[in-house]
Amino acid sequence: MSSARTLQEVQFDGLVGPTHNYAGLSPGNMASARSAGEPSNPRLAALEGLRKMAFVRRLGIPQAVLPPHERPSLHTLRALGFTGSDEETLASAARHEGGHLLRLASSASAMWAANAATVTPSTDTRDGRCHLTPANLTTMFHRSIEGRERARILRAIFADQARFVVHDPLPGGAHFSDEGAANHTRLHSGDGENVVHIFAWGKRSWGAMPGPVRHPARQAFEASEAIARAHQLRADCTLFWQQQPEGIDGGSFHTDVLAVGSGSLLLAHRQAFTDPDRLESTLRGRLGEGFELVWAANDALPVADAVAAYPFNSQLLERPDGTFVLVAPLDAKENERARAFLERVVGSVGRVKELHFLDVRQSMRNGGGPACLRLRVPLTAGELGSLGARVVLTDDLERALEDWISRRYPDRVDAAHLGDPAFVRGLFETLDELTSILKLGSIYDFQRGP
Ligand code: SUG
Repeated sequence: MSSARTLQEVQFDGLVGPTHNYAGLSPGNMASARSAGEPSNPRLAALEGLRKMAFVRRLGIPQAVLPPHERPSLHTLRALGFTGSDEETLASAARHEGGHLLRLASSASAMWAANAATVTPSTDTRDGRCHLTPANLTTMFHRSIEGRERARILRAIFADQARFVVHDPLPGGAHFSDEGAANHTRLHSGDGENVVHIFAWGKRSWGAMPGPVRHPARQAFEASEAIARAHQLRADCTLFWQQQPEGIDGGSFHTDVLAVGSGSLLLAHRQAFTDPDRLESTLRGRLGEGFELVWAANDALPVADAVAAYPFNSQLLERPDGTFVLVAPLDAKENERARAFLERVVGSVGRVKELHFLDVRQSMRNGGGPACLRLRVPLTAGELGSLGARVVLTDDLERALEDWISRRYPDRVDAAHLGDPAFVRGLFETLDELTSILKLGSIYDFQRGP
């Protein structure tokens, strides 16, 4: 296997879409339930996200963007039997059951790019290409409609088929339910020679396993296995591990709520994975001396605090000089136990040199911290140079996006807006302008016609 040093990890953040709202659509995600019905501010949410991207880029780390999806999804509403012109389709969906289906079809949930796909870098695959599988997100209906559009968007960006394979989302509905990179962590030994892909899963579709009792497990073991197979990963690079059911019941609906890893460093809560001591010895055995693991125990950092303040949903970023930076949500600064954990990491792991807290509260209120907002894509310089759109952030692109958001985004969205045809026409014009800024071509249904 070639050295991991030939790769640079590019952060692909999801741009928050103009329908960002709090609809309480995700059972088991505490923040989503708590915020249901609160007013949202899409403009502020998108600017918070863009400021985070700009901050990361200024650390010397390559940063790119993924566009929002077309919402409300008229394609989904029509597939559910609403008919007629766009106006009629929206109006009848708005009238149906208090607008619930319209809210499901309008969520800006594509912003959480950690759920966009699972990515395997070209250094780790048998065919030497970088593989991406868009997540099917079948556990939550409002997210299950993302996969089809995501495949189209990823194919526009990772267009060079000699370098990239963008698979279809997995078939099979709940049997192969897949939530993308939020349950996947790639680690490597200090010298980069040994690589471990941890695929964490919460349920098995075939074969009984003790699972969570209060909240749904979202990632199926069978889905993780299928992705490793399709990505042509060698068996000695993979490690399938169960999420701790108590952690899921405590609000860790994705692994990245209680764990984050990068390079040869893993930070995790003791309730992130089953049998944490055996996980540690397995990783030490495979990654050797340089591997470091920092656990948080429940008495120092109860799961309830970790879920409320998201210290593990930080971005653990490697700078060009090999040192690490933690980019944490502001909420973790304000929670004494969460902050103490992050400060312990900086104090005890020599290569973690900086800790920054950023405000991404609009996203946090729906259960998405800094790490949820980004997909990590390790690329070689050649692969980075081959991307098929203008998605890598530069000063110019940053300015163009800030101007576009400030001019175009509403500062408030509620249920009445979503059924208003004039408002929706404005949203589509907003997205149409974005595809020109990002040179993406016609990725949206409304641009492609029937
Ligand atoms: O899938 N929230 C998302 C949050 C995803 C966070 N991502 C990671 N942990 N990687 C979810 O539960 C809430 C939408 C609403 O309730 O309006 C929502 O979809």
